[in-house]
Amino acid sequence: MPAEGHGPGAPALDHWIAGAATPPLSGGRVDDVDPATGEVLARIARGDADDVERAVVAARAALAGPWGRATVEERARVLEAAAAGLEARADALARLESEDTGKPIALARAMDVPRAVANLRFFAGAIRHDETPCHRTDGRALNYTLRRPLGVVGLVTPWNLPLYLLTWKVGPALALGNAVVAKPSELTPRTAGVLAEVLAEAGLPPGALNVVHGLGPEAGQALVEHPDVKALSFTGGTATGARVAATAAPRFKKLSLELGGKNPTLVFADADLEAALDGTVRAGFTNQGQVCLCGSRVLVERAVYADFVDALVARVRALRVGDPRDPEVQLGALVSAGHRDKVEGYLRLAREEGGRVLCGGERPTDLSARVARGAFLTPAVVADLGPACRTVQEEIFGPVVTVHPFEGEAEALALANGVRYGLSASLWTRDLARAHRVAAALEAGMVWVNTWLLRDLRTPFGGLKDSGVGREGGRWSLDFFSDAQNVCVALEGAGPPPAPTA
Ligand code: TXE
Repeated sequence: MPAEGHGPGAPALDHWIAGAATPPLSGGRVDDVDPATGEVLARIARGDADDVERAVVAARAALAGPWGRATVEERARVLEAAAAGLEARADALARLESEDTGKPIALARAMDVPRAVANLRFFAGAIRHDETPCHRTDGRALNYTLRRPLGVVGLVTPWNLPLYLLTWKVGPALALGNAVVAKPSELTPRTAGVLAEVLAEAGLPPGALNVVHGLGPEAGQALVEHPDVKALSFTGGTATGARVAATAAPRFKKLSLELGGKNPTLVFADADLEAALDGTVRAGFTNQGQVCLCGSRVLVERAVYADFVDALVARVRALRVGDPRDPEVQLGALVSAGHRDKVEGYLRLAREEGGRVLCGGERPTDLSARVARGAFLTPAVVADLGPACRTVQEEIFGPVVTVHPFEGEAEALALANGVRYGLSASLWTRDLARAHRVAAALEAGMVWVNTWLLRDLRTPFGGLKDSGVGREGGRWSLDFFSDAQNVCVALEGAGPPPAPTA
């Protein structure tokens, strides 16, 4: 487990630098709070530019040492051993993730931990099977492409899927032989500490992965600014992403930004409506609606709108909200009391904008004593809002969906595409031609047809418009975490070269 026992009360969680738990130079600490109970779980290191500097020095030293010379096979084996290490600690990790985030333990067990394991295994396989292109130039030359590691890369990750998203970036970064400095969310830092230990046990040399904890504007900003950090992969809010881009762009860093969403779920009258209801509820409320891919705008063809909304409300009312430790609970706490306040603010705004809250949006009154003061909110469905309302335009990132009728494909697409975001969409229809037509016309990086969040790790992941820049996943991750170098070899006897061209 991460370093514990520094002082009284909650255990201290230190940085992980050069293969060891490392207290912050400033001595500053930030509380990591369980949003379901209000308990302080850990006092995390409050990192700053000096700590980031130490981590980058350790990362550079790792690249100059054995890690910089590790073969593909050696790197793949480290990732596989770490995947097994995470699996062996699955129960403990699920508990840490559930306590840090407020999410149901059942969800952490079923989704967060298995996916973290899968991420590391997947990128071990991906690097073993990687291929690069070779271009033959009119019989005169052979061009082949080398992948070169970038060097030190910075990873900044959010609080909604902490280990899941950190491994999604650590896997390909290490597979390619980079050294990493990671800055996990200050709200949910503990599983990152375990990951660092597990990777060390798996044989990762000291300094190849460093974790600097702390606040975004301090540790995060220092990482983004550091001149020796060659690339940044950031997942988080769109406003923070803009700040990261503004800092990184003039320093010519490679940048991958996975940002917010306001994703539509489109339900056509010809859909399997039972399946569509299941999918709409899952898309709307998984992880208390705190997944960037959540479908928070439910667009329903008018012919079935009234019946569909009635059935949706009945299902949403039946969702069990409560103590994340209860294995039957489907919705736990939101990530913090502050975030719960923000979501409640949007529900007030929805009413001011003329919306009708059909269910939910309240602080539950039937919670067990252990979690009675937690950041809970019952899942809400809001109707009667026009497409221009702020509630319909802005990312709420909580257990709130808005419902809207539409007439025909053109209106469905106008509504679906009528926001600044373009991350994902799900559409429900039995008409195959319509599915392809609408999918191609949706302004979204990822479209699911008759499903939601069915993921194949080989596929490109990322958003259009204000949902981000770049793609990760499969070869897109390998492309991001490496530089392509072309080598052009003249073929013997190919005759004089043609006049030079650019
Ligand atoms: O995230 P931030 P916040 C959305 C969601 C949410 C909103 C704000 O709508 O309500 O964003 O959430 C680090 N330089 N998403 O403020 O700030 C920070 O410490 C470098 C969508 O909690 O984006 C954390 O590690 N780093 C989302 C990470 O950025 C900085 C998931 C993300 O935090 C920084 C989370 C800075 N200047 C929120 N400032 C998704 N796409 O899934 C902060 N950070």
